[in-house]
Amino acid sequence: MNTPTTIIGKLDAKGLKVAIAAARFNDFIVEHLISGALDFLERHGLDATYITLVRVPGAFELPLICQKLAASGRFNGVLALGAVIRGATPHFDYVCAEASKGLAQCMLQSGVPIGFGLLTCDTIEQAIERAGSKGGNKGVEAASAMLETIRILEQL
Ligand code: INI
Repeated sequence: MNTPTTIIGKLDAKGLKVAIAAARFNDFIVEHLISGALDFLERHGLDATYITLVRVPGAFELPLICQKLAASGRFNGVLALGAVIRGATPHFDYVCAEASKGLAQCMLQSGVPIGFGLLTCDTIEQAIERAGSKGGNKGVEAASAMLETIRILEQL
């Protein structure tokens, strides 16, 4: 029986350059996503010297900044980190929709892997759960997905 040619992305960050765009809005959550992502990248071989951290106002600004970072040609991957938490008005829906659409568009247009580390939560409790407690850390997951995608793309 033949076996398929299988391509996998190794979680090895050595030699890469990565940019992180992180929203300042809900910073008490986003700081945990940032520290989780930095810890993951460093534990997988990336020296902090090769990481550029850009602070942006909120999730709505993430696509523009990520687009600029991706188009610069200076980074193998870009990580978008933020937390949108539902309030009393439909504002949440607009911010989530535009941020997620914009980040997907940015990845497809630039060809640079974008890690989607944007929490979209109904409550603060849900956000806390996903920022390094019982729901894991979405900053780590997004960093891992970005790294895996970088290493897959290199082989295609
Ligand atoms: N930005 C966030 O990152 N998270 C939120 O929960 C949020 N809410 O709920 O309003 C939010 N709004 C700000 C938005 O991203 C822009 O920065 C702002 O509208 C200015 O353009």
